Amino acid sequence: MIEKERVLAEPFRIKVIEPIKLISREEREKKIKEAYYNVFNLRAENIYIDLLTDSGTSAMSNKQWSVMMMGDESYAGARSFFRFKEAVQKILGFKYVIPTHQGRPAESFLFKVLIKKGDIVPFNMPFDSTGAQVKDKGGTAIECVADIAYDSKAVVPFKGNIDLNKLKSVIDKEGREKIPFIMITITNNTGGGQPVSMANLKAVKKLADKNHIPVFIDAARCAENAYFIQQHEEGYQNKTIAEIVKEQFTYADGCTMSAKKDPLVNIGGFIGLNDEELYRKILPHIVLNEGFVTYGGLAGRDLEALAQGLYEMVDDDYMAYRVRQVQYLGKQLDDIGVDVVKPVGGSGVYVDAHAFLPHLPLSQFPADALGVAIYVEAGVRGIGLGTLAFAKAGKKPGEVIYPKMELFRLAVPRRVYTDRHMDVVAEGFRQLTKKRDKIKGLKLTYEPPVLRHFLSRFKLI
Ligand code: P61
Repeated sequence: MIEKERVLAEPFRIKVIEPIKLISREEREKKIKEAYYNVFNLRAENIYIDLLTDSGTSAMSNKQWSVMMMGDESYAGARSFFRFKEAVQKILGFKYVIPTHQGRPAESFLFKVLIKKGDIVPFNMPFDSTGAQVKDKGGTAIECVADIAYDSKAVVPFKGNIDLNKLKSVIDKEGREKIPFIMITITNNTGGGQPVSMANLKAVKKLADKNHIPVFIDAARCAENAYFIQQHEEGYQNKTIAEIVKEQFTYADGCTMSAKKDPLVNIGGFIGLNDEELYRKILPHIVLNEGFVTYGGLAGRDLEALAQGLYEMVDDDYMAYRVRQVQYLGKQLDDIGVDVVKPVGGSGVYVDAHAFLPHLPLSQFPADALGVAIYVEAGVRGIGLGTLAFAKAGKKPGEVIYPKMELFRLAVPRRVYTDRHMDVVAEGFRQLTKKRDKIKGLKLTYEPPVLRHFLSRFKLI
């Protein structure tokens, strides 16, 4: 039996530090105004605790730094590629491996080969950039997550699961010819970092096989997902994260990976496949866009760090510490009375911004307004995952279809901050709670045509 409470403290010591500084409230007010009230426009040096994302923000280990010196920078056939490929084969189990410089190009090349105009791609929930890649190739991503995912208060495990009835009715309605593949995001980032159970992965694959539709996993947080399976799914308590990670991928035909998350690197990604024909179709796109097929836009040293990171992400002690720290922050916010998505997921704490700021209509972007407020209050940066990131234009002129949840995410970078930093974040929310009714909404003054939250500008209402 793997003990749930076995790891209490960080399973590492810190030997390199990077100074951070809290600038004054007056300066923070000035900086956010100069950033047009969009936290993406802030200079990172003006942030005290940066929880914008867990993507590419991990601290690398002594082993990762040391193998980087072994990087083989040959243009083709570098030794580092083969080390990386072997790690993917051992940890995830895919036969064919294509490196890319992050998750988005991995998705882009796979989708380019598979999606035709007018196609439908069922997901549990796509992350915004993944949904945008589907749209870019002429397809439409459809959410098939179980309805419980939209109830932020429901404390049930595996709220990232696909509702098989929803999936079946999409297949029946659209016909399998229009569905090039099904994709499952583990964990479900859009829905609060919620895991998907092994039973669900298995059942989706069975239904997909029956209909001759391939299944791909968006694997960015596959090791955190495995931790939840180990803790909460019957029959997995005695299995290691490594065993569970590998089993997950036996229910998929392939995966796309943003290695900037669980695999503990600052840059990198890949596609994992078992089908040689599909692999061969994708390769020319790599040559056209990322360089040669044995480096995919990465340096040899990046591939070395990634190979090592893949072995480290499945370490049981590390993963228990990792999720426990996220839960530590979640519990503190919950204790203060801040509504957070429950149960707290793997990669961050997701605050229900609409519940926190009930006086702000969705048209005033409560999640992003909360982002401005917590930056000014505590120098903390998070990210809005609500109306700004996910709203869609309706069929009628001026009609807006709002997402079902208005979340503000505090993503915890891996191995970067201590619990004391989490205390400071919680204290910021404690202070903000007292004056939440004074927090102002936002009005867009500029928006770009795609993925607007990255580049939008606002004024305070
Ligand atoms: C994040 F504000 N996620 O969570 P790439 N799949 C999944 C992701 O979470 C993901 C990618 C694919 C980010 C970065 C990010 O609007 C945003 O390596 C489940 O970032 O290309 C990325 O992987 C894409 C932040 C992405 C955003 C889009 O913070």
